[in-house]
Amino acid sequence: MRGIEETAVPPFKRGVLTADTPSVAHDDQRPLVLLADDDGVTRAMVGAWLGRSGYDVIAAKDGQEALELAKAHEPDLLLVDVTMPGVDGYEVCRSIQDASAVAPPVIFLTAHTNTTARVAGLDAGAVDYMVKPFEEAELVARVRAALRTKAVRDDFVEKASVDGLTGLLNRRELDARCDAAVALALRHGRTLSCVLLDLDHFKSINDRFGHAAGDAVLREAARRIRSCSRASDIVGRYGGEEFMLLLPETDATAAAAAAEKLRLVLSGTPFELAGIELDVTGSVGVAAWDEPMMATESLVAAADEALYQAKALGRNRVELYSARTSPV
Ligand code: GH3
Ligand code: MG
Ligand code: MG
Repeated sequence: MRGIEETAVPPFKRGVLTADTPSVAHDDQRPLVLLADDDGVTRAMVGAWLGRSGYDVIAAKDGQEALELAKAHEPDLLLVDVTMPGVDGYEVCRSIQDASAVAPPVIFLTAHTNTTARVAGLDAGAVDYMVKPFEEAELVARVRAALRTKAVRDDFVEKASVDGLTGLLNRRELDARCDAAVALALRHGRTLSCVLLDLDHFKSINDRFGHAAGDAVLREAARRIRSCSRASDIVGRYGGEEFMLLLPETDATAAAAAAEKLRLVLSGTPFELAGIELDVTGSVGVAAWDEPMMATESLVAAADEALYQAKALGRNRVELYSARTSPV
């Protein structure tokens, strides 16, 4: 176990760090616990308990360091001493909760035995409270319990933002990401483009081969779309057979090129459906966010207008929104 006083933040995403294995990179399979206590003996003891129970541990000697390490390493759980110099445990807990809607659980460690202190801890957002001196088995069991609850929560959070059929972001999440992307582009004066892709004559695939086949086509289309987009692109299922991509730091010309790649990734190779080869195409509308005051809705509406043009001009093509020819 080591704190920031002995090392700068390690180059790997999450560092680890038990007394026995001071230089081993954190294994993403193992939960990472951030332990904050100004008492070195408690840090060493609890760190050793957690280490031999299969957890990776990073330790902080005060609240400020705990917040820095939490930001850098995204721990799965925090064990936080209430009384620390400077930023105390309550403040650490509140900052962690404020920083994210899905913050990691916090368990307080404290010498305070009175009810008021326990209530204050739980009201600050902690999930649990351990009074010193604690025993290894109970502390580890409480960590396990908090992580079980977190796993269930994380699963729900993921399901709430992902489309069940394709695994892409769902409409609700796309709307939220779209607002955030526009706000970011506005704040930093960066470019941003929106691409809408709608599969052509998709209804006839359902009609000819059945709904299950239609579903398989949607899954394969989603896989191809994801495969030819960048990690930083925001890719989702906008509706039935319509997909949306938000391309940060991408201007109209680059977005049109990306859209053409998307068109080709669908039409270039036939889809295989239970031994049948099926030609699938999509029409694509592209709009670049180019006006400081352009609202999220206008960006999507402009891409939709361009998509409508692509359909009207014969399908299986890309159209770039132009304010001069197609006022939204
Ligand atoms: P266009 O080229 O004009 O876009 O024609 P289209 O047939 O693709 O468009 P239309 O809007 O007429 O039909 C879309 C169809 O997509 C109708 C709907 O039943 C189907 N659909 C929507 N969601 C799903 C789904 O989750 N699974 C399946 N199999 N079909 C879906
Ligand atoms: Mg369609
Ligand atoms: Mg459609």
